[in-house]
Amino acid sequence: MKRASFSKIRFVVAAIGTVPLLAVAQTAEAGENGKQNSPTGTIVGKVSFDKKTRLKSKRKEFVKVVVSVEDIESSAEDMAMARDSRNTPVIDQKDMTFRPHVLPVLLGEMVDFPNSDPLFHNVYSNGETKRFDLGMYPKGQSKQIDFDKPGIVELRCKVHSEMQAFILIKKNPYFATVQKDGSFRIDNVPVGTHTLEFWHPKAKAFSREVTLEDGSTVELDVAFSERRGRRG
Ligand SMILES: [Cu+2]
Repeated sequence: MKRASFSKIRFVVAAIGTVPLLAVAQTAEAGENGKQNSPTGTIVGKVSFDKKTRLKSKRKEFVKVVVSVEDIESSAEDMAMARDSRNTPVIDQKDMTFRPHVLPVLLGEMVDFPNSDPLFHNVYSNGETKRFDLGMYPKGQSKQIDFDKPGIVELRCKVHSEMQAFILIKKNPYFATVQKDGSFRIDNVPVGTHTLEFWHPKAKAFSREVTLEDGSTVELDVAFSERRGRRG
């Protein structure tokens, strides 16, 4: 974690007379940023939906899937660094929907809720993870909420009962939203054996165990096999 200092580079002067100068540059144990030197691996893969889920393996559903490492709780310092490296996450209210429908965020992160529709929306959540009510505000305005407890928040609109979205609050930065083609990638995951969770609002969540070695890439091909129950 410490920065490399010049003290690590030793100049060894040997012999007298002809003065052969030997510069022995030791390889620093830690680089510019300690993070880059802690052993990590990459997780890549593809998801799909089995028939029983009644969901199609298409972009519309893929982008609602969140893949996350669930067994790591990052330090406050690492979380602050991760938050600093990201733009403020946004859930837009546009065309009578929340966009995106599913948004993973870091614990402690602020989320921006702009209204882009020419009418009033009223975002709220009644769940245990975060209870709030943003009230009504018109097009062009925005409000922010910080998510200070890990878990899942279901968003609703008091004006339009069909509007719904989910915010997943994570204790580490090792998560990804699945891409339009069903693929995902999580970089810089600390080595070790981890529990990887797959989440979609309408399919039953499941997990897989992955073991990462330094510099390794683990590849997974997984499928949601059941529809989600009323609760869970
Ligand atoms: Cu609304």
